Amino acid sequence: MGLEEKIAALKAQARETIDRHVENLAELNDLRVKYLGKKGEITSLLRGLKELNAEDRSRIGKIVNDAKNDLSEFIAKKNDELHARELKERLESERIDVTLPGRKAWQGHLHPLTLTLNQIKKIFLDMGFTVEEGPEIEEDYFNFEALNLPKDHPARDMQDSFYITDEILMRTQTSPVQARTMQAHEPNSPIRMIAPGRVYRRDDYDATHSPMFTQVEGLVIDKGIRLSDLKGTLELFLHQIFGNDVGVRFRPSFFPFTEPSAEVDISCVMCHGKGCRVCKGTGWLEILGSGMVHPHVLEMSGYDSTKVSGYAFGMGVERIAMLLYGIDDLRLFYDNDLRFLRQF
Ligand code: 2NL
Repeated sequence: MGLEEKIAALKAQARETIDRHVENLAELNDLRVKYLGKKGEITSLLRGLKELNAEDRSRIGKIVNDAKNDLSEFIAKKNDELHARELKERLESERIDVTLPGRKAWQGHLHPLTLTLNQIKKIFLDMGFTVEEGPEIEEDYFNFEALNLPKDHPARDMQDSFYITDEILMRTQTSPVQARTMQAHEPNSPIRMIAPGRVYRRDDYDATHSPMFTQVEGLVIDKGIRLSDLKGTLELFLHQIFGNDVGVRFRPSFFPFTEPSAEVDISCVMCHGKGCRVCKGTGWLEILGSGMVHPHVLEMSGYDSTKVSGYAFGMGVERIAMLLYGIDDLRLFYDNDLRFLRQF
């Protein structure tokens, strides 16, 4: 077989193989390499040209070149075809059903303690109270002294504290905000405020204790404020937050910053007063501490106790949230377990 026939046969065989047997782009590429690659069959024919005499070289050279161009074109066309086919197949197999319901983006929400605090704030704001804030790192003077708790007072032991220096500590109550507010006011000018926020006490961490918790304290000062104002306001607050059918009772108690002082109970929200595990069989739950502001506390912050009087109260927000939502472990508020938080 002469060289020209060999070239023609090679070209025909290549076309036929490509036409009949190539299924995908990878196989096509293998064949391209086989014929047109560096060590391909057509390429080696072109290399062999230098063995020929000048006349043959020019004639055969043209034939090989034509074969090469023809095959390149053929492969390019096949390449386009396969591309189009593979694209079509992918579009078929990866078809998306746009009528399927979408996946909802998960949206966060307020923490149960914030929800409870917001409810408490709303009730007092509606009664004309202001909401005041102050520092969590506090001076011993505002946290204790201004509240009738001098340095060696035994009641300080009930609030074992985190001291930073001898004079600076993490506040153990939000009352320092009230003392600061009184001192920022013109002496004897009326005050009707609540002070919500975090407070810190050295304590164990278990189902009912935490070294950090949230408190709301309230303070009302004006001419002629009486115990009946305290009773009426706190009763109204408790009825709004726990419902109008909840029972409220006041029990005498002691706080160094109020005189007289009263503990406020509500009838047990779990058993409605019958007696259960939550109320330890008593039918009542302790919910607030309160009292008439001690004259000495008024005087220390520049108020004249013969001209004005006031009442104050304090409550733990965790305890209220636990009763509102039926939660039996305080730690759930701080663990940040989404299985818990997503329920609110
Ligand atoms: C409780 C009891 C209470 C106060 C807080 C207060 C503040 C000033 C003056 C007088 Cl500036 N009193 N606060 C009064 C009575 C009770 O809290 O059980 N808290 C969780």
